[in-house]
Amino acid sequence: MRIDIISVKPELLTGPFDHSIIARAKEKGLLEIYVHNLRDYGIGKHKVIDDYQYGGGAGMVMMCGPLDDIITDLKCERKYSDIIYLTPDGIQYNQGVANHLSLGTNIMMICGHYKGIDERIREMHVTKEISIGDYVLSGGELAAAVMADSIGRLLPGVLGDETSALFDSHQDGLLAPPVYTRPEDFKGNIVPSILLSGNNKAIDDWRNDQAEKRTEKRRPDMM
Ligand code: 6GU
Repeated sequence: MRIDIISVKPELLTGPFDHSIIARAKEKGLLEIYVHNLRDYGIGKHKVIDDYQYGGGAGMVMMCGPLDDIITDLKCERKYSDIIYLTPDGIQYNQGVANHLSLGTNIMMICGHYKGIDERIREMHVTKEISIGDYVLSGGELAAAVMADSIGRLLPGVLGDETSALFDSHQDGLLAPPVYTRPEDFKGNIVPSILLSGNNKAIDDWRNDQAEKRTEKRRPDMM
């Protein structure tokens, strides 16, 4: 999979993809992530990319020209399964959307800033508008990092059996059960004895039961 991210603050995206699982996915050639600086497509000597909004009101709007130019350039080079605009007024991101997007080959993400992008770019180019939650970020970059990470780890071959995404919270519609490692007794707090029993069937049943209890308690909306 290839992910192209369009940003006015590309510095925000230099770190997140160079560590851990996503870095390994890139090394294995399973994932490519390119961050493009919209400023390179800015207008005039000052590389302007935003302007006042029609109708008045505080805050600038990202202009059509630079965005249309960079999106068109990228579209000329390959076909995109989705062109996503990251915005707090988009549909809510979740594991189901991540699963769906992970089946694509090329994805473009546009990070919003200021008051957002001119509505005509949304109408002309954008296929999905996504928010990562009901709160406001200063820009779409951190949301793009969240999405690229959650999509990247789902690509075939990225996770090994032992870390399989199938057992993650949300993947089977439940939160994950509690986990423990050594020591067996930590400051008087002991590991549930069933996990030491060696009875795999009983352990599976216990984990499933714990996952259901936890989900019921914390996320009744998921039940
Ligand atoms: Cl995708 N962008 C911004 N700016 N804020 C957000 C968001 C996205 N999702 C939740 N809050």
